[in-house]
Amino acid sequence: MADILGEIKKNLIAGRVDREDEGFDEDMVGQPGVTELVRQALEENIPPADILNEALTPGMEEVGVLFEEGEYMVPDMLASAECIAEATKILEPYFSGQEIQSRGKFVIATVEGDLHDVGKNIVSTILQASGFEVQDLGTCVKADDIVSIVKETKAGFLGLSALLTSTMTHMKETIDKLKEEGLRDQVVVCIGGAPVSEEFAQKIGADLYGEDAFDAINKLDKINAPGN
Ligand code: B12
Repeated sequence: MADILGEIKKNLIAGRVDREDEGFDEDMVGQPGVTELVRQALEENIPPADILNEALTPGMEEVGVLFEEGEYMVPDMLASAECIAEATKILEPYFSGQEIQSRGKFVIATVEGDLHDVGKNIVSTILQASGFEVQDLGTCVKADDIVSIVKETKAGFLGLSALLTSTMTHMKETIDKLKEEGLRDQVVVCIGGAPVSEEFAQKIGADLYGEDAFDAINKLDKINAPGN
């Protein structure tokens, strides 16, 4: 089991979506890429959450380190992001499928200035699978637009994602605008993304910080959610 997770991680780092892709080395053409390996892992009954948490997410973390060290450029990050996006599409049905009673409307967005959506998309998938009615506003969404949608849909939950330290400030801006509009008490605000933390959530007045979707759902279960 560990071997195939390791192979998925290795191929994600090499940006190989499928067997047609070269990766670092032309010799790799013809060998299974991330999508084929994910399907194989599922056939071997490896839990989808393990594929996500033990292969795909740590693989992306390593890509981030390689970028930081100057070894990877933006197109390399994009190739790996495509791998994880395709893998998530394969995993999606395994996270959903149960008929669950709606747990309320959940609006989610990546904040203004930020184009990262891999993590947000995974969180959306898992929230949906746990019974939330998710409305995903996409990336680079302005605080004003987020607040308008929360108002319009009367959503009980709002998830904000940021991957850049420079865009984290838009989370506070969004919360402040919710207050200005008199909506703050009606919506549980949940934040996430690599640079944010529990402390940051407290500082900006968010209700909770989710390290990942599973953590967010555990914490949401403990909150007596208003407005849904
Ligand atoms: C892939 C990637 C890209 C891709 C994004 C493609 C896409 N469609 O998303 C591209 C190539 C576009 C990109 C661009 C840039 N990137 Co980039 N990118 C990454 C990388 C390698 C991986 C991010 C990722 O997908 N991780 C995998 C997912 C599964 O993890 P995640 O996003 O953290 O999400 C999980 C949790 O955080 C959490 N979560 C996330 N959101 C939410 C929301 C809620 C509500 C909850 C509860 C939880 C939650 O749950 C998720 C699932 O577990 C990171 C490095 C890293 N380790 O984060 C750099 C990184 C974020 N990028 C970085 C940089 C600098 C850039 C650029 C400025 C590069 C450039 N010079 O152009 C641009 C900025 C573009 C922009 N305006 O946004 C830096 C940020 C530095 C900083 N501290 O600000 C990083 C950290 C790389 C580095 N080490 O330097 N990037």
